[in-house]
Amino acid sequence: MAVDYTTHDGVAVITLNNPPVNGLGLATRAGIVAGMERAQNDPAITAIVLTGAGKAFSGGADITEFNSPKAMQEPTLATVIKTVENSAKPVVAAIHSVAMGGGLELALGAHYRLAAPGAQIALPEVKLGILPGAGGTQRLPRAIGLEAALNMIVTGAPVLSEKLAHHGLAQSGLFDELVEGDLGQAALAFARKVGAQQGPHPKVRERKIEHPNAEGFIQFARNSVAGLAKNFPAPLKCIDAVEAGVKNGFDKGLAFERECFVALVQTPESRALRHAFFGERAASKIPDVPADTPVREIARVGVIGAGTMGGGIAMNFINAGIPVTLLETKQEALDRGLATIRKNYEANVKKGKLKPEALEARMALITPTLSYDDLKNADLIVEAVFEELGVKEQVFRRLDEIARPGAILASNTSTLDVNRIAAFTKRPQDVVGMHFFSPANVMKLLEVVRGKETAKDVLATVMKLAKKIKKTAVVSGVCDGFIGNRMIEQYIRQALFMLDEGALPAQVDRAIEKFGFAMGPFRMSDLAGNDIGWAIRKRRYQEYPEMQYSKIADRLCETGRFGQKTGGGWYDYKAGDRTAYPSKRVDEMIVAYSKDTGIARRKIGDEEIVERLVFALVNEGAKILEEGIASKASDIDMVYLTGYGFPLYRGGPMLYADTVGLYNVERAIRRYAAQPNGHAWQLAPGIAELAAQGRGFNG
Ligand code: 3H9
Repeated sequence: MAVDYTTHDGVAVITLNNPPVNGLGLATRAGIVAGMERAQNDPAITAIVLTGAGKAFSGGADITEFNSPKAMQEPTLATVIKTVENSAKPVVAAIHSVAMGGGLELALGAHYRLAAPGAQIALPEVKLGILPGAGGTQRLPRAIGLEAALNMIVTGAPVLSEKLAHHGLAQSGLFDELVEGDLGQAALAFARKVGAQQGPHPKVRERKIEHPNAEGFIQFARNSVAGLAKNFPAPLKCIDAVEAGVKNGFDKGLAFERECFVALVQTPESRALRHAFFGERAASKIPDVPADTPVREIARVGVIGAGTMGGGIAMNFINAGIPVTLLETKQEALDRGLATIRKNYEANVKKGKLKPEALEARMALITPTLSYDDLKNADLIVEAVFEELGVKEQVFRRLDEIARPGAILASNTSTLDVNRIAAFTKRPQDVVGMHFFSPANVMKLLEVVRGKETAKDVLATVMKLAKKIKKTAVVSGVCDGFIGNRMIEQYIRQALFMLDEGALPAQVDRAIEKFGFAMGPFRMSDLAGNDIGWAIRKRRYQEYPEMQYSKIADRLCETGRFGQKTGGGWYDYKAGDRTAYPSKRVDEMIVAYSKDTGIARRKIGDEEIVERLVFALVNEGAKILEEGIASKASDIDMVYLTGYGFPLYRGGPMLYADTVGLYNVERAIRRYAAQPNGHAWQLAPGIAELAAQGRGFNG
């Protein structure tokens, strides 16, 4: 049963009971209407309490139902709210924990609202690329005022119930009472009281929106969201809908809101945002590791290496209140690492993101050491030393000697074989990869690399810990580069081939940045350091002699142009200025390279640039799926959205491929495979198979 109905001395209690968050799916909606009817028809009932069981009042409309006929089926949420609002017997919403989206809209349809403190109140629809579609844009401004409501609607940010309860007069606030004690009992008592009063009972829709200069404020809001709304249609539609209600009254506003909702639900941007919402949650689920797998306790962490990476990794744990023992081989390196961490925190204090006293508290959680013995009590040890197997071997053999039994031993390697690293110990089941992305204290992505012997409880522990340190963790199997870097290598290969064939760095970057990437491959490479890719390529040439690469990047590196740090790379840079200026010298070098290698340069269009770069990701992603390196397409998308600057409004490479249609992706890849340099394209069989079935990676 999605809804429970009970009676208590003249009060009917309708309890949403649809775990996990009382989503307002069809069964729940029908249950509420049935409960309302039952209460109306029972002469013994004088008032109705509407509440939620478990961990929410309601998390809103059931997002899984969107784009399915169920979403439109009666009773729709609008019908449910109308039923509540038009009830002759007063309805009291008793809100606790979470009232979001349609959940809050439902509560706004009630005549009275009580809330427990600490409840998260939000209209977060905008984060899903839509707008509140069941009266939220009309009722919330009438409940809490235009400015506060517009702010909540456009940002989607949750506000604590106690903040809203004290908003102005009780009559103009959202809640009639804030209940410190037993919410259920308080709601019953309140319902009895109002049940005894003569109607009609107050309706939010009948309140007026009072504002001295509504038009001016709405224009101000429009200007403020312009940047935010660049690639997303929803924020401006939110403002339009609120404005429609202000100008034309409740009913017209409501009709306009509905129109906008229906249109927005179908946009690719909304699909992308919903995909990311579920993708984030799906990533934490590993097919063969049950949700109830016991986890190991992680009370103390060791980090080996206090360089940029190790320091950033340590900060993650400290920020979550977990003490860290930070190990280095030399005192000066340790001092330098600690100073960098302190500097990072000081920058946060300056920006007002951290209280000064919190800085010292965080620094106090670090125990610096030069001795491995100090790691013997750590529950998890993350190694962030030089990326070379021999160096990792030394570290893991040493860890095997000193770490306590059951401690998790993690490597932050970005390319090396985690199985070989595990084999340096007598406890390969406790070894796992934790691939953080730089800067590790900022980037959301964590690739959790599962070795062939990694124990299930180790994985479950690391995934839970990732949540605690606010990372989006995605499990990857062992392969060269794991999910993210293995795919980016094909993308960069294509970028370089295009230079040989006729493009220049600035054109490639411009095209892909217009597509929505935060930074094109050449600007990115200049930022990271071209020498890093050079070192990897040198290794590749030996490991995969049959694979063909453009050597133009090597030629660039041979001139010492490693990027921003050397004042020049693919672009020229001026001292103290990160702007990338196209380099005549480099462009000439590229043209000369084409000539030397006998390639006739041609004009390459932006569409080809985008397709070759993005489909290179998609093609490799499809292989990663086939090999079981990633367990689902959305995992790959989460890697790209959180670690590689793929535009969120396109939902990641795999969802983008679905949007384009795999049939079209396949045709494009076959076309590029027939060009010079086409040998780099080995069409993933999975793409052809899914295309033939008219399916996509996501169904
Ligand atoms: C809306 O209301 C439209 C209306 O205006 C108009 C309609 C006409 N639906 O986050 P968690 C699942 S749009 C379906 O890990 P937490 C979630 O997938 C909606 N499922 O828990 C997960 O499933 P699983 C506006 C939902 O405690 C499980 O619940 N509302 C929904 O950290 C636990 O989620 C929102 O945008 C949903 N609405 O946080 C609220 N919500 O266990 C979005 C959650 O299988 N939700 N699930 O992986 C949230 O922000 C958080 O989930 C919430 C709980 C704060 C509620």
